[in-house]
Formats: sequence, C-alpha cells, structure tokens
Amino acid sequence: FWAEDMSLSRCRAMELEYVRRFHRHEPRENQCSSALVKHIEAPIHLVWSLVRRFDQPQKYKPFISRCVVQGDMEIGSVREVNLKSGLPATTSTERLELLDDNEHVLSIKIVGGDHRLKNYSSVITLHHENIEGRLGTLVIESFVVDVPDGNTKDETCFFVEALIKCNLKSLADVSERLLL
Ligand code: A9S
Repeated sequence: FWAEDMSLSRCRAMELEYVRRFHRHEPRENQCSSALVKHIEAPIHLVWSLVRRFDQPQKYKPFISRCVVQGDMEIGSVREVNLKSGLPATTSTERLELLDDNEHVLSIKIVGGDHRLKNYSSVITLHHENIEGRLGTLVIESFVVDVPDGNTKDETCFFVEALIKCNLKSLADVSERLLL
C-alpha cells in the first residue's frame, strides 16, 4: 500500500488524511481534543492483538496495575481499571464504545473513577504500513475530554497527550519485543 517512493511529506499528508477520516472528535467549547501518531515496526495483527484486549489494557499500558471486566467484551461492557501508585488517580471505570476487528478500531469512554478526566473518550485505529520493506503499523489515537475547572485547554491537552505518548511508546516496545 505504501509505495516505496513515499516521501515524508506525502506520508505526513496521509497521516492527516487518516486523522480526518477516522477521528471525528468534535470537541465542544469547554473541551480539548488532539490526535497522536505512532509508527510501530511490527505487523498490524500483532499490534492489534494487544490493543483489542479491552479486558487487559495492562498488556501494554504502563500505568495500569489490574483490570476487571463485567460482561464479555460486547459493546457497552464496562471495565474497572486499577492504577499503579504515584498517579493522580487510583481507579477508572471505562466503557467499550466500539471494537472493530476488521477496521482495527477501538473506542472507549471513561465513565467514572477518582480522577479529573470528565467525558474522556478516545479512538485508536491501526493501519498497515511498509517501512523499508518491513511490515509495520501506523497507530493513530485521538481523544476528547472536558477541560477541568482551574485548568486551561493547553494544560489539559499537554497532560493527556503525555500519557497517551507513554501508552503508545509502551505499545511499540511490547509489540517489537513480541516480534523478536
Ligand atoms: O488510559 C488511557 O488510554 C488514557 C488516559 C489518558 C488515562 C489516564 C489515567 O488512567 C491516568 C494515567 C491515571 C491519569 C486516568 C484515567 C486519569 C489520570 O488522571
């Protein structure tokens, strides 16, 4: 799919096209929204096998210590996430909004927990990539969240983007390690 002569600028244009097409987070005035991109040097089926596990986010998310799900992974299932110590929260209750094994799309909504991320929802999508002849995966994760009272839009975006960058870095590390 990715022609060998794909120049960086065209690659960037394709990424932006994906963000526009897949990530329609229309933020309201009191919300912030952003999208992050990560290129992983592992095939899409391997990366997806980690991302799709709504019941075990700790497979790659470094801040999560354990997770319990009611229901069996159908849309609307809710997971109780326990977070590692030292974080600004101990629990998070999260609902499965969309899980598409064909389009490689996972969407969740945070519906509870002792943290300050209200109305947080995210969409993560995986796309085939070909990095110098090797199978790769383009990951795009976008979110929208309320800006908490006392914080600015920029502070909120910076905070959430930093956490998602950690999650995506860990997803790359775990995926690439599985490939060894
Ligand atoms: O887990 C995700 O996919 C994304 C985020 C932003 C999770 C954030 C978090 O788990 C902390 C890392 C604990 C930070 C929650 C729900 C609230 C926080 O304040």
